[in-house]
Amino acid sequence: MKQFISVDDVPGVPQIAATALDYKKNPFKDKGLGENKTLGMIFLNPSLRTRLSTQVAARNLGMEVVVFNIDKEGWALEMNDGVVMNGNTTEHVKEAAAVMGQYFDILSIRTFPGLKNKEEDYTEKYMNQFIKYAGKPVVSLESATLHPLQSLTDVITIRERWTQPRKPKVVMTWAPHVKALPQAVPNSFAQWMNAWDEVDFVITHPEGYELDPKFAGKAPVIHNQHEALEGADFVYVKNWSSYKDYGKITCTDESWMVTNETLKNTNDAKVMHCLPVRRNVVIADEVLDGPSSIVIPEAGNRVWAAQAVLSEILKNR
Ligand code: AN0
Ligand code: CP
Repeated sequence: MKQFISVDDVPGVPQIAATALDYKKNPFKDKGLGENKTLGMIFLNPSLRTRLSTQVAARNLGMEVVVFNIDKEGWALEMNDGVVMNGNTTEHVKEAAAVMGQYFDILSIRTFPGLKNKEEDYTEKYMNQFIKYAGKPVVSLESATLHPLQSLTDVITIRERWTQPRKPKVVMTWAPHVKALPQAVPNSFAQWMNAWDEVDFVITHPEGYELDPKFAGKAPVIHNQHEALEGADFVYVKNWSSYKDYGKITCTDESWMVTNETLKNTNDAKVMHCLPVRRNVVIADEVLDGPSSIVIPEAGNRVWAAQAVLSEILKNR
């Protein structure tokens, strides 16, 4: 694997999931693989799980890790080519990415969308500039439109729980939020579920929250949450802002919050969320604190997803 930006980079969803679950059983089996290799982790935005789990994963492989909060501690970066840099930006990504590429064997980056300019976000301008100039394999720690480490985690979280011969019904439901959030997590989850033929995948959201068809694919979209959730085995909860009315909150209907009542007609569904989650806005306390929630072991699985990805890049397979 040469990079990890989307599902298109992996050898196959079942294969990478198996690699991740093997590491869960035996975290230190490849302790020598990352010897004398350094992972750079560059953050333009906040993170708890991604930053910590990826560091643990890298260490399990014997790598050194350097974390850089470039938004707070670095120079203000210029991302556009050919500009006269007489404004607020101090350093061009051409130099910044190239220099970081000199220091690290793998470069990983978190760069959220601005949610103002759809074209800029959906062409992954920032991520592509880093890939172009780093000269080293790049791993996404969540980009403007995708969060593949989260989605691989979600795949293994479903896979390790599902033992029946039939496919599980996985429903991704939109839920309310007070802030406009990226579409990266739902885009990515849809992309991975569509690429994984071991699940039946359904999406439910209010009208106007359609995701980019490039990621939503052929997954059925049902606007009635109750109907969509019928018989669900896994409920994947996430808020996102509108793609159509780009970056806007166009629905504040609290009835979309996931409560015990919401889950009544499911098949005793397990509830997933990437976290961080706003309690009693997105998901009610009774669900997060009850037996349906698997959000903590889900977050725990971030380590094994990251370890699988780093190992594939180190092995250059
Ligand atoms: C981010 C998002 O929705 O993309 C990160 C999730 C992993 N969430 C928030 O900003 C709350
Ligand atoms: N789920 C997730 O990526 O969490 P962080 O934003 O805390 O890394």
